[in-house]
Amino acid sequence: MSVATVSTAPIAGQKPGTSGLRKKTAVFRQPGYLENYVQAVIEGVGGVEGRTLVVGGDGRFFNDQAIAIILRMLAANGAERAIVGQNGMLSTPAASNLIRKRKAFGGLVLSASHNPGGEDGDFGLKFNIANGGPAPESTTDAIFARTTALTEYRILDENAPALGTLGESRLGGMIVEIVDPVADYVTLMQTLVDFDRISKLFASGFTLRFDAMHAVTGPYAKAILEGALGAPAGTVINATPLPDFGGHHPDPNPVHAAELFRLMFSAEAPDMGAASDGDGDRNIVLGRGISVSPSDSLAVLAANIHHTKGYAGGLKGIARSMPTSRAADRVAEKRGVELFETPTGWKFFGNLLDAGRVTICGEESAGTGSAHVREKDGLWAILLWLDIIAARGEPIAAILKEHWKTYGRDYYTRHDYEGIDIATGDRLMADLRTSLASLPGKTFAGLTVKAADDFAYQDPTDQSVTRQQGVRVLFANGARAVFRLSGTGTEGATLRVYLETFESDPSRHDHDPQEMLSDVIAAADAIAGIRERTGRTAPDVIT
Ligand code: VG1
Ligand code: CO
Repeated sequence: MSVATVSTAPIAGQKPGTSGLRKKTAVFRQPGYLENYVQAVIEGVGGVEGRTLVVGGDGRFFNDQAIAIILRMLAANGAERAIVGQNGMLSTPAASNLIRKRKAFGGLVLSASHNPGGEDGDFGLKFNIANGGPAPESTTDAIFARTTALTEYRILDENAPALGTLGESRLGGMIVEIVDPVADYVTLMQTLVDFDRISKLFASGFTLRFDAMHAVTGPYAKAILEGALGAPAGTVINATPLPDFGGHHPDPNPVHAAELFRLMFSAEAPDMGAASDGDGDRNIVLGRGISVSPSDSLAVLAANIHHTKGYAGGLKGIARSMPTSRAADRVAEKRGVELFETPTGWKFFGNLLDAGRVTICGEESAGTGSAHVREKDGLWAILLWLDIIAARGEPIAAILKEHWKTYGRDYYTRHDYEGIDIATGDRLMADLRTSLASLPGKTFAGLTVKAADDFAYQDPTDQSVTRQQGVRVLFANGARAVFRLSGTGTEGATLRVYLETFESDPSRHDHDPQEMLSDVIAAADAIAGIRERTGRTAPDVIT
């Protein structure tokens, strides 16, 4: 065995975003690009000597080659053991679970999540810490600092083992342990939801269509839904993970999961429709003729979590990302539990979950999770819905409508403007920030601004402060518009505009959110000058 120490120079732009480093696959494949970043990760987290790490990804193009390089580098840097998902596959929540279960030092999760894959698509790499969650900002800052000062990386001069066969082998001084990516995850799910009750639901004729979008959740969904829970074969569609996700974006939104949405609003709709994303941490849930907005899903799950097997103790607290609607706040208030508002990105939930202060957390971007792992978990959320449906004996539409009746409805939509010029996006945000102090009292599209600020968060457990997390504009009637730039894109800038308004009157709960929000949408455009600055007449994606 010999370790090569390869001289290198810093590569610009290796700054982790909302969820690790995401770039075009072609960028990651440039000679030394991945190697530099992996060495920076290793050094930024304080070295891996004698340590155990979990490695796996969503199976996209370059997943296996990247894992081979990572394994050779972990071995060269003195790691003791690498636990790798068979064929390099691990969903993000399953990786989080493995890190926790095996008490690993951390993990390298290869994914660009909902971004398209393939040679011309996107690739990503994220480091998760020992609690199973994404590295906090102090760690990603340290990693980024190393990327700017690197002079060499270390790699073993030996081929990494093939990843197809379960069991242990040696790579230099490191043990490579290939594990079944699905088994431990299934065991965990059995402790959280009532498999017998859900099996009975399927046996009674309840129908589900789960779209795995040719991404990593296929094998998990097959094993759990069609295997353990006895849903009929064919319940899970697009179940085979493909390196290019069949040419689609594995993003379960109305645009990229259009077929599922169409089905759920047709005469052939099953009782429930659901989908997850590239790496299995997102979820979308639809009932017959109705889609559940992710913000509502968080609120409904929180309000009903006591019905489920693993959370019979009830609700301790709820956390949501700032742009997520305030539907969850209403549940927290009624139950007398704490509500935390965090910046976008799962890394901000970790401390709250570790401290036992929240039972459930979620984001408007189709992410929901709990303390069972330290990532959002797509399949888990879908199972939680199934357990609640089984316990209550009611369809999704009835559960949702009753929720609105009790708590009122927060009409919600997100408008994304993708691939806009980076300078235009930066200027729009900078100008918004400059105008904050002058906004209150002004009226736009008939709505008067009550307050406006740039969201900053102080973590209540370690007091760390994160600033500039999005501009919030609150209107006098309670409506809200939030503006921020995406931190996961790989091309130009993506402007996200989050819009919501509250309606307490049940006779007004059956409207189209775009209609109910038309004045907030117009006010947001007037405030930020979106059309004028970007030249766009409509958003690229509406969720
Ligand atoms: C987006 C979402 C955010 C989510 C992140 C990672 O980030 O808005 O809520 O946590 O993706 O999700 P941004 O910065 O592009 O808005 V995933 O499923 O990519 O791991
Ligand atoms: Co994801």
